[in-house]
Amino acid sequence: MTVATRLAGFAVVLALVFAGAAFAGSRLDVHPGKPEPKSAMGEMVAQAVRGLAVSDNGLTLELARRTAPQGKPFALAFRIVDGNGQTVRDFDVEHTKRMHFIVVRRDMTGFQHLHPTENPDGTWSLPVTLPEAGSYRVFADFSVGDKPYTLADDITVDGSVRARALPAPARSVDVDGLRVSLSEGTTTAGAEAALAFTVTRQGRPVAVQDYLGAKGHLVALRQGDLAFLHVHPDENRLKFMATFPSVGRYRLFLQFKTTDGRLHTAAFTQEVTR
Ligand SMILES: [Cu+2]
Repeated sequence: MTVATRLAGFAVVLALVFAGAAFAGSRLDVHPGKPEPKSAMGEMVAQAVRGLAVSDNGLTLELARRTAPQGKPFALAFRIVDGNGQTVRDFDVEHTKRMHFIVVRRDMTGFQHLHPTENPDGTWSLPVTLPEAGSYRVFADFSVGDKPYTLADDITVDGSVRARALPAPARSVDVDGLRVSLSEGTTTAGAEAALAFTVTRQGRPVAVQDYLGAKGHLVALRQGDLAFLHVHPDENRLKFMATFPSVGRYRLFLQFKTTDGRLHTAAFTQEVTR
């Protein structure tokens, strides 16, 4: 290849990049009209991890912005687009919601589980406050045509970052005056594990009410790449089934509601062995 043809090729690539950027820039505009056809993907593919990519199986997460101010509420907006750039609108209800949105800093602090509002144009929006500087992983967790998706991207908050080390594994965590204990939970890589939790206050059991159609909600993230594990809740107790794909440390974010209506989040570090 001569220098001239290489340069020409480079120019074509640049033109494509710019065209793509201009296209992407216009894609958050209003898209009126018909709902998308149902996804043809009927097969259920067992996926141990999700949340590593902005695009998966034909669907893409498009954030309106990837930077945020520190400590001030800002409007986070996004949409899910298909391979033709069309806004996806036909989401399934999962855990009582059509869209779940998880925000966590890369060091797995600052966890937030949010439910954005669906706008008439198919975009989703929500007010978010990121109290500390750093790089945050955001996950859009949803299902289309009975196929689960977790698409992820990063949002950066400028400023000096004070990253924190992952806490050591522990069987009990104190939160909001409650003690949350992991009563079952032997985890080996590649095998399905049961994670059961109990909640007590001063040694006495505390009742929990339903939250998102089950006794609790659990998000499990892998240290390093923040891979998002799919977790099946038990409707009747604080118990979950999860398959940890590899050895290493994971952070478990357990959320539950006490009968006074307060939502609590207890985070555990889980060591997964061979
Ligand atoms: Cu949710």
